[in-house]
Amino acid sequence: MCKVTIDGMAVEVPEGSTILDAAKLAGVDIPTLCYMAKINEIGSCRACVVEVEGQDGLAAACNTPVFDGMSVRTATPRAISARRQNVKTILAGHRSECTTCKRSGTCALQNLANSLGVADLERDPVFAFEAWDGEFPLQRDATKCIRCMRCVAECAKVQHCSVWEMSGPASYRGVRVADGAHIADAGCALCGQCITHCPTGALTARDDTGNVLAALADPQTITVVQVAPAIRSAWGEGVGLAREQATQGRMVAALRALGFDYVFDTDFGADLTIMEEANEFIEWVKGGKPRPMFTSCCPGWVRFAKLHYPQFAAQLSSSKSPHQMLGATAKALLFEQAAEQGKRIFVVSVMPCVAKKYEAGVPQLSSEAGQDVDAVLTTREFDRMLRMFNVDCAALPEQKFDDPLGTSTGAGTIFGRTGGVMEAALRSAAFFLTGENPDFSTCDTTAATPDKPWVDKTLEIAGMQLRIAIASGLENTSALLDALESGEASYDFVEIMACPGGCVGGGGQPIAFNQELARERAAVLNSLDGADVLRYSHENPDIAALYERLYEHPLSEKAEKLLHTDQLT
Ligand code: HC1
Ligand code: SF4
Repeated sequence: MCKVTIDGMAVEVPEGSTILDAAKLAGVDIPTLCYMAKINEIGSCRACVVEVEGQDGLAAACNTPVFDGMSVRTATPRAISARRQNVKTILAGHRSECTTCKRSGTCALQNLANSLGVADLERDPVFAFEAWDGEFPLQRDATKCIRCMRCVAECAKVQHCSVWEMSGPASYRGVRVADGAHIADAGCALCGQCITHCPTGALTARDDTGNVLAALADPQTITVVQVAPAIRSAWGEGVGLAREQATQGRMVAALRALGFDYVFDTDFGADLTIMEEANEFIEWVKGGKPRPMFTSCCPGWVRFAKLHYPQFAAQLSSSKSPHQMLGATAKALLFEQAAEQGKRIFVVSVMPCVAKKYEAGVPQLSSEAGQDVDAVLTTREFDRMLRMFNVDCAALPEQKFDDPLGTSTGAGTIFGRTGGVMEAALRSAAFFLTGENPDFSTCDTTAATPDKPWVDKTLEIAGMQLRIAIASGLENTSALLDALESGEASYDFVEIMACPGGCVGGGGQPIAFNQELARERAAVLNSLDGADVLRYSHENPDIAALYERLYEHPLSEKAEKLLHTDQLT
């Protein structure tokens, strides 16, 4: 242990700790910009410089280790002047268009420059422009990149994709797509984690609010919106609501306030996915197909598997993801009404995810009725639309989803956190096999560690020993896939979510720079599941009614046509 003094306060920290760690323990705030704990501790932005007693130069708090007896001053005039100068230097090469930037308000550079009172900027006259494919769901504006390397580290170390690199001649050195590739060919899973970890507006998701506004304004269009499980845990963050104010009922009212004709729940789609996927899993096991079967509702994971581990692609469940199932079903149910009125149907999904923008456009996920889903908005775009429409969210009444695609179960709700899909699927698979609702929880998903980055369990169901595993985050996923490949591990059913923590931590969620938030958001979903009178997808009365009206039974011919896809193989 080292005894350290921070601004006169004595703290004791383990050897190897940084000044920033010690300051946190002392309750002293030091600003940071490029820093991400354990992932990007490079000290390049120098926003965290402090004075160390007895040393001439200033030290970067984020990566300077403490020593016994060290005394640090974090807010001296010299340190603050240096921080101001360092931020000025960063701003000189940054296209500051704060009035129109999507990250205005959540930009770490803007906040830091403001709090340091930085003024009198000298602009660097040359900006690095690069061509970018405006259709790709991940968008980049190099003129806002501050070379903090957060995206490079996040993509390589947490998401195993290494899409970004620092390259170019000294005079023009910057972050670029690795090996000069087009972004569409760069192995990007579209998880969006580089976006949520970018401190500025250099990385964003494609803005689809214009298409949605056009559909809402068109009297010849029936507009349907559906909202993902994880949105109810986070939508209030971008419109200034406290967690207890941001209820599911208010979220429904907020969507109605935007003018959608029908407000449906992707949780219903999740229940439908469970009906199909649980039965698919039972057939998979009985048919002796190669194990494991992988869940496929996360399009970031599906892209990752196809791009980086194609040998496993044939083992992905053929069940479409919940929002695709719900889109296809809504179009089938509203088809006659639309035809009578001479209108078109436009389905919008509000998702915590960037890869869903890609998934909606995959040609194999369309039918005669067109794309299952016509547009995908992230949580951030949804919140932006609420601000655009000047919706007073705190004053909204509690409202219910529309029928018949609005009633869901707790099993559908927990899809939004890591482990939820597995748990929901096994709640129903066990019922289908035994005729009784099981009373088990699958795995404690918080138990993953750097040494064992996934969690697993063996469950006995109907006399069968089923080995299950759950991973979130693509670096963790690759460790699991490598273990499967080498034979070091073997499972029957595996759930993967591309984003750490699952959809609650999705790349389309509000920007927060707070790793703990995914857990807080997951707790919201768990409490909704716990409080729900319906906790098993097969007990959803509207699911039973839908099979009677449209799909007959799980895995029927009609269900195979609208609810499954072979696009994965
Ligand atoms: Fe998800 Fe899913 S849980 S993928 O994480 O299967 O995005 O929330 O909507 O479709 O239901 C996301 C969340 C979401 C789908 C469901
Ligand atoms: Fe990497 Fe994900 Fe960003 Fe793609 S979206 S570049 S995979 S972090």
